[in-house]
Amino acid sequence: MSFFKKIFSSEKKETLDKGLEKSKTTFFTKLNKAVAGKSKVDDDVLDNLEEILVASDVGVNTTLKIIDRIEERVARDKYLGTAELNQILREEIAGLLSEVDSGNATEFTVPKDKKPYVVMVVGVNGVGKTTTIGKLASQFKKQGLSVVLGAADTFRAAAIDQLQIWADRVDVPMVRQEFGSDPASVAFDTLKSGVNQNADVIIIDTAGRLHNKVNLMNELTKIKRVMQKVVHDAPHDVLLVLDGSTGQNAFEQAKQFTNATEVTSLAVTKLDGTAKGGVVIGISDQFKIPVKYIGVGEGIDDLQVFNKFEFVDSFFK
Ligand SMILES: Nc1nc2c(ncn2[C@@H]2O[C@H](COP(=O)(O)OP(=O)(O)O)[C@@H](O)[C@H]2O)c(=O)[nH]1
Ligand SMILES: [Mg+2]
Repeated sequence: MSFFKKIFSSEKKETLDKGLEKSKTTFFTKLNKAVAGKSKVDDDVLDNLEEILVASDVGVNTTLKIIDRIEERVARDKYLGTAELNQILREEIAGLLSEVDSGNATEFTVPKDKKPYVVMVVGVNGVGKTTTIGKLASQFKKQGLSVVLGAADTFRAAAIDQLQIWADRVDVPMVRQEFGSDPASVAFDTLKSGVNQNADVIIIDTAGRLHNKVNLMNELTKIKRVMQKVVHDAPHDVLLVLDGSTGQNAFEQAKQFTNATEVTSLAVTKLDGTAKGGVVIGISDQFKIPVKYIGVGEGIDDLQVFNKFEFVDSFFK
């Protein structure tokens, strides 16, 4: 129980609980079926549990680790009732994730010694990059930080306008050029402008086309190189956005992107309205890169700092 400190505002908890509802309902409906008529956690229950965890997109490797832990516990405790299974899952998964050295944050912050702090956002089309940038800008602004956005997804005209809508909504400046212009040039202008304005945070939207790894890599490398002409150690954070509702596909994208470019943190979006929320547990366990943020809705306040203990607490309850 010591894992679950009260670090959670009740408002945040409600949003998370609500966002995970579908994943939870699906998971527990299956779990209840699997233990129906059984009083004790035996091999059958464990087999079923394994299947359910895999079907919840926790991923095979992480599922096997969880099952191992529960088996050990069954061996140790001799008798484990199925009524305790929720509690045990919650403890064992929290225990497993506590071995991962990240996902401990509780609020939106940036290091004070990096000014401007430059975040480059990458990921394939439609995963929620622009939306996440809007939400993030809003959260940073609430912390009293000044934010400048850069519309370096110049590949589609609509992408620039969409970021503009968020910039207007949050009331932060945005740097843009024409549709089709060089993304690196937009990034350069944005950093110039941010430095001139003495901004605390700069967030750059990009078009993460993944048709071709070499192209993607070249494009992102060029953007980075050009940014470094203005801020020598930029970007400070390369945030890869993944669509949680695609389950295993999100895993695959994480693998491909991290092979193509240096990614320093992850955001997993669209956890609301999907039954695949377990993917966050697998991603946190399997990737050395921390999950920093989770998206639990389309609204401006539906982005949360990911905290693994809050997440597990909310899921297995
Ligand atoms: N339900 C839900 N929808 C989201 C979330 N994040 C983004 N979206 C939606 O996903 C769609 C694509 O988002 P967008 O930001 O345009 O993705 P981009 O192409 O990566 O920039 C939009 O309709 C967003 O409203 C989320 O956390 N939950
Ligand atoms: Mg976009």
